[in-house]
Amino acid sequence: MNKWFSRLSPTSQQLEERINRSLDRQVKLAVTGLSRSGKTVFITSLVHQLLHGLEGTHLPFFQIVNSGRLRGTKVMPQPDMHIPSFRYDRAIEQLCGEPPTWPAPTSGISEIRLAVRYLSQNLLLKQISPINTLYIDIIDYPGEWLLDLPLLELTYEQWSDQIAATCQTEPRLSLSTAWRSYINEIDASESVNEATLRQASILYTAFYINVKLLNMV
Ligand SMILES: Nc1nc2c(ncn2[C@@H]2O[C@H](COP(=O)(O)OP(=O)(O)O)[C@@H](O)[C@H]2O)c(=O)[nH]1
Ligand SMILES: [Mg+2]
Repeated sequence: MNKWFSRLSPTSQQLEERINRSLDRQVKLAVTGLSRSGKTVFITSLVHQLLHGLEGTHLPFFQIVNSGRLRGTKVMPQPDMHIPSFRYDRAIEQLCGEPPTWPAPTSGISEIRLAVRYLSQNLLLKQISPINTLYIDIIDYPGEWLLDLPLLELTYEQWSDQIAATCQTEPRLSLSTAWRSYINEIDASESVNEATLRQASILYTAFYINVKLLNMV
């Protein structure tokens, strides 16, 4: 009977653990911007400041730090295992190297989870659980993917028509010459040839990069 009873009713330690878990907070922070806009450097710097929050006063606007309630921060296994990890270790090694270098460019999405342990300020919560954990999931999100979001509303045919229409006028007319003349030569009734498709894709990518470069100047 006692055995059953103990399985059904949590011990005070289990109860405390459950309360603690329910009091924990979680924040997801997506950092986005086009390639080379500084996402990796910014995230590395933010993670570094949070990990070393106890050593200095570099985060004056972070209440937990400036009120002296921070108890420590550490990197934890991330919750979304299908997303590659943000390599803070690699980036900081490069930034702090001799000589220092900028982190190697990255192109895909990545994520890092930090657990920030802090003293509760709320008088009631302080009695139940003096130390809480704030989980911060920081996601390095390529801005180029956001630019593609309007595609969700288009079929492939509609998107192709739009691209073809934009290539009727300059500067895209000239920039797309190589790509357009290549695909005009492809016989669509023939069976699919991977090499032909790859070449079309390479030419389209080159055209697209040139359009982007032109928009930057
Ligand atoms: N001066 C300066 N340059 C930066 C800073 N952050 C990024 N950069 C430059 O911008 C480049 C791209 O930064 P990165 O974080 O890799 O961009 P991402 O592609 O958005 O991840 C770096 O290699 C640096 O040359 C910064 O805080 N100061
Ligand atoms: Mg990057």
